[in-house]
Amino acid sequence: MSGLFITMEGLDGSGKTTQLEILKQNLEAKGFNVLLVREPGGSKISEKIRNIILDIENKEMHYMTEALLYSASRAQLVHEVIMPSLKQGKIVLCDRFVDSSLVYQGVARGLGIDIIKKINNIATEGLTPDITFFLDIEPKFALERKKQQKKLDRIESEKLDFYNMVYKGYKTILKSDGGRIIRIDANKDLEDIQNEILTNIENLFC
Ligand code: T5A
Repeated sequence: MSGLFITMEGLDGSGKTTQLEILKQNLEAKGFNVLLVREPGGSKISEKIRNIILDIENKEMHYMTEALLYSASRAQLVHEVIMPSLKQGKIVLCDRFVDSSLVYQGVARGLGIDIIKKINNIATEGLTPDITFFLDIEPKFALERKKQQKKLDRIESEKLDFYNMVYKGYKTILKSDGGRIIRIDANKDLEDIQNEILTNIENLFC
């Protein structure tokens, strides 16, 4: 498969969306054909699934239902949008991917990393990003940014303990990913973070 598949990971409020929007502009200015999508969502059906997952009213949702809905949204996005775009040679930027499920559902919800990997291997046919950026910021600082921003959804309404588990989960997968995930200090200013991301992407082409 041609094209390049780049994903952005981190806690809610770590700055993923902000960085991806700047990255899209920077890569397009260099002449690349770029597609930016988000998870959960990114296609008509996946956005409908997103609404079910994040609806603050759905408090009774079982953790396994949650994990399967994230993977269902992902399956649709991968098959309808990501794989065809990569085949066309595009750079696909994705705001979260399987790593989010590994840490939010596998670690923080306690379902286990192995079972989440299995579900997602089926959903994505094993599609793995070429490079993943982990925007590293401690939970208390990330949540401060979120609280200033908007009304919180069902997942964002979780307490600090939950985000501490998510953060621990990211640190765990960072140690065992074989170099695909690049840690970026997300406490820095926007421009410094973006420059570090761009340097790492340029290195992929060398
Ligand atoms: N989820 C998702 C799972 O549990 N399992 C999964 O498999 C998947 C895919 C998605 C939720 O679903 C969960 C994770 C999430 O809880 P969402 O609304 O899409 O919900 O939430 P996020 O992906 O977390 O996106 P957010 O928009 O909430 O956070 P971002 O994108 O990380 O942060 P961003 O860029 O919006 O920035 C937040 C604020 O910080 C400022 C920005 O201006 C903004 O106000 N900011 C900075 N301030 C200072 N310095 C910087 N360097 C800054 N960068 C950004």
